[in-house]
Amino acid sequence: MPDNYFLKKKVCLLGDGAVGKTSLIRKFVYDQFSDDYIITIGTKVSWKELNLSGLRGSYKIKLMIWDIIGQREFEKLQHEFFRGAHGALIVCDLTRYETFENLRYWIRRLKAVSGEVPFIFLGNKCDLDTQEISKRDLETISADYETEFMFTSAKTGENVERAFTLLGRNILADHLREHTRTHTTASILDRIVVDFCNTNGGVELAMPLFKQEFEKCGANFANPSTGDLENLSEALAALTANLLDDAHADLMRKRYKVWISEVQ
Ligand SMILES: Nc1nc2c(ncn2[C@@H]2O[C@H](COP(=O)(O)OP(=O)(O)OP(=O)(O)O)[C@@H](O)[C@H]2O)c(=O)[nH]1
Ligand SMILES: [Mg+2]
Repeated sequence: MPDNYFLKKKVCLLGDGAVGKTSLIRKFVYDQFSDDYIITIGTKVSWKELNLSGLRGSYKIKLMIWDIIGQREFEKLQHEFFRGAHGALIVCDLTRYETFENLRYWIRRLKAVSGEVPFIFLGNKCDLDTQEISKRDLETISADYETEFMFTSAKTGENVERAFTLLGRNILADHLREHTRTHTTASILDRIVVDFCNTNGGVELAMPLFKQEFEKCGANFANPSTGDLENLSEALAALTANLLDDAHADLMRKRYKVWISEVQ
């Protein structure tokens, strides 16, 4: 894979209300903190680039960071928000034990929508004196889920950058594992279908459009040729330019070109 290989990945922050999700994002993206609590209304998306170096070169990862209200009543909104996530930070407030007990609830919710994606636990507000959650508690839950944890403070900035970077690394590792597997034209087609639908408003909306374009190409669905995939990729990108814009279409073209080149 080339140096500076560019990836775009969706990351979610999960956890109860007021644990510090919005504050962690603000610290990481804008290096700002405020003691005021403003409940997150709906969702907000922020962007930040990470430069990661790996054994096989350097990678730029653009994290699309989704913030959402933590109150459980907003289950449907949260469901939409977890869709297509590549990784998550699952946050508790070290000064409130119930936010630790609820971590398992958030993992269940994430897994139900996004499947097996990397996640890390954060014990936030480590700058405060009254701590109800111990290192032992976080060690235990991390061992149960075979993942890692960190103590963070959105106020002092402690471990904030490290937490997002660690998650970025785990997402990159996941991506590289997926991309070093043997790929057939059918498995690339599988990836293209899902990606096209995610880009264009979801399966319900986009699948009929995909079918239309696929039928025009006249290819065999179970065993397309690489030429078929190239034609299809161009047709889907042109359609995306109409439905969304040229920027989305260009990125799609680039993505599919890389994927098709991986067919063995
Ligand atoms: N001392 C301290 N306060 C923090 C920290 N992180 C967040 N806070 C405070 O905790 C309160 C809640 O923080 P938010 O970031 O809004 O919490 P949230 O998880 O986004 O809450 P919802 O949007 O309701 O889900 C705010 O008053 C923050 O200033 C921290 O690391 N240390
Ligand atoms: Mg918030």
